Amino acid sequence: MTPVLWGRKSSVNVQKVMWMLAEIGRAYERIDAGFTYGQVGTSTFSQMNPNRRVPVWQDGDFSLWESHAILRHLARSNGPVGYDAVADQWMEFVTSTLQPPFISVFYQTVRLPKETRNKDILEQQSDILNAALAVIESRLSTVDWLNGTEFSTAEIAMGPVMHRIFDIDWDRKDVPAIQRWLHRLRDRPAFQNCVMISYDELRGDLNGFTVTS
Ligand SMILES: N[C@@H](CCC(=O)N[C@@H](CS)C(=O)NCC(=O)O)C(=O)O
Repeated sequence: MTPVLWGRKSSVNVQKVMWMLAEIGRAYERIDAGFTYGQVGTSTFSQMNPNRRVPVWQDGDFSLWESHAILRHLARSNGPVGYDAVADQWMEFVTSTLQPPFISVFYQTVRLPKETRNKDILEQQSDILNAALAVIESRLSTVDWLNGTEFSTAEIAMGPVMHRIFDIDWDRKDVPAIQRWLHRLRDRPAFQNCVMISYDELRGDLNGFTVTS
């Protein structure tokens, strides 16, 4: 049976899994879910993920949620993307330190309609996001890849988030080493196909604000 990836492709967390699957050449079917696509409220979905979030990876009777857990699972069973303790450390850093202020800045610049945005929150969260970028900048000033040796699951966890961090309009400090690293990711066809795609459906100014998370 063909495995199924549940989740809309405008989600950075779904994009991480789409990109991983493209890099390892694994065939799968994707079903739109979350945001205006629904599905996450059904009992079938909540049996797979009681947290009612995307992505969910369904392979026969086995299902798994949390994007980074899915990346680790796919890295263990398929070879071409590196995965080790240092990659793991940077994946945790994405979850704990990079992604939370990114989500706030993304809301204050893209997802909320202009009239409901809050300058103070944007400024405060931008400082926190710039501090997280400084940690990554220092790492990528000395190595080409986050785990120090090769393209790995750490790139896959961080790349889609970083693509948006550079795509949106906010007061980002200059981070040339990250920029060089991101250019290398943007040269990869799988990144272009899975990550460098439109997220216009999330723009509060174009579509109004739809509460998801
Ligand atoms: N830590 C989770 C976060 C999952 C998450 O919050 N997903 C968002 C999309 S990025 C979601 O499902 N939002 C609700 C929706 O789209 O309906 C992961 O990495 O998988």
